[in-house]
Amino acid sequence: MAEAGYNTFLLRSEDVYIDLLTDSGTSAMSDRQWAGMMLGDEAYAGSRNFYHLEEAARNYYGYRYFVPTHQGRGAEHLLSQAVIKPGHYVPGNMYFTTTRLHQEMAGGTFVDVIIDEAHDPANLHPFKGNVDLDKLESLIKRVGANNIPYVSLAGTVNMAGGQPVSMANVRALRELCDRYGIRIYLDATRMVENVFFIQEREKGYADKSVAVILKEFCSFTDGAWMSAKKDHLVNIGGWLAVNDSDLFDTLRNMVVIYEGLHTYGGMAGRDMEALAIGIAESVNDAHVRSRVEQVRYLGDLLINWGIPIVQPVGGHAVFLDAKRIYSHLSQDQFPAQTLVAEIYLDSGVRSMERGIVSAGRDSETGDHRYPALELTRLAIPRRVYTQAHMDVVAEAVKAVYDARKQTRGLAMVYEPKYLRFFQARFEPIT
Ligand code: P61
Repeated sequence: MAEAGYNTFLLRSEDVYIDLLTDSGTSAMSDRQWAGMMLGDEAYAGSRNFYHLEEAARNYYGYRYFVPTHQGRGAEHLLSQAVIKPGHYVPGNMYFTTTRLHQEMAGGTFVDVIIDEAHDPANLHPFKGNVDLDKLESLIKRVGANNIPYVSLAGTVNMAGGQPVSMANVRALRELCDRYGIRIYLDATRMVENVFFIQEREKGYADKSVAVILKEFCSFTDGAWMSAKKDHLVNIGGWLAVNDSDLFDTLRNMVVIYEGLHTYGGMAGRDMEALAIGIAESVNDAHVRSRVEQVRYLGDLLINWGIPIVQPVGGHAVFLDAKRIYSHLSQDQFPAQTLVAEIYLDSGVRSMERGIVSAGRDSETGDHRYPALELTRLAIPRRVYTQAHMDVVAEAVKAVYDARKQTRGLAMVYEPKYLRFFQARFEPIT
């Protein structure tokens, strides 16, 4: 830990026992996906794998036009540069690190319009990812619809603890946006997991398949971007899809500058084939259920031991409430980063900070942003670990929790300018 500056992003993976840093690019590909890797058509232009991928995305998400990118942030970059102008406001259901940075770099200001319940780890609202339509409408009235290029809507909101958006909310959001002529673009990265919660919790959806619900949800939006490294079960890949043909022309032109030709966008042909197959596998109802329920299994172990976590348990990860666990530390002693380090030291389990370090600095004042949520994320890769691994993780968290009173915080000794959590270094406060 000392060598890695108390930052788990700076560890070598061979020094990790159970790796819950992220569920991004770390899931296990199926036999079919690996077979697909053997069918790579590596032509520079017009690879057959591209057409297969385009068809899969269109089939399951329903958008008209498709642009491949190397991963999610490549898509965020293109969309932000294409539609955000300096002075614009971009409302969204909680920030995501890369998403907000791209919006800011294009000259926009992100405005959080998620419901208040999302900022309270103990609140049991079943759809804590929902947009607060009153907050959104007052922003529209304050800055004018012309200054809002789109609403940035995310499925299973990552920074809120993997919390879903309901179908009723996206439907009402569509109505509101239609009244003001505002577009909605969806971060579909973990939308399949969001759909599972709709199927489980929302009236009228219990008998509908994940695939059917997914398409209905997307129909209320104007386009989506995707980090395919999550739901889609591949190690690398992403895409962007929209319904507007003029915007598509712009994006397809931009992709050749930043990513690669419009029929590969930074992916190899074999990657596109594995991705096309992964899209179809991702909407399998039994797969989604077992994935989300494995996460819940870990969460329930911790809840039963009285360890404070974000509830309800989210789709891709269990989030420990570091603010409550280390209530004797102030937020600028980095409680969640401290918890990450302690868990690794106890057991070799790797997790990730999602609190003040991740939130970064206010681009105007230069001060730390102090988010209400100070969380440590245990993200579960798909189709990789067993329940026995979850038991080991739970015991590690319990050991660290039991020693919480003796734990001191950290000081940041190196801070990069952008997305500081990836490369920052810390030292223990003595
Ligand atoms: C993750 F610590 N997520 O959760 P890319 N949207 C959403 C994501 O979750 C996401 C991207 C867009 C990661 C990797 C990661 O602060 C961090 O394919 C909802 O990673 O470019 C990525 O997609 C970006 C970890 C990203 C972070 C940013 O582990």
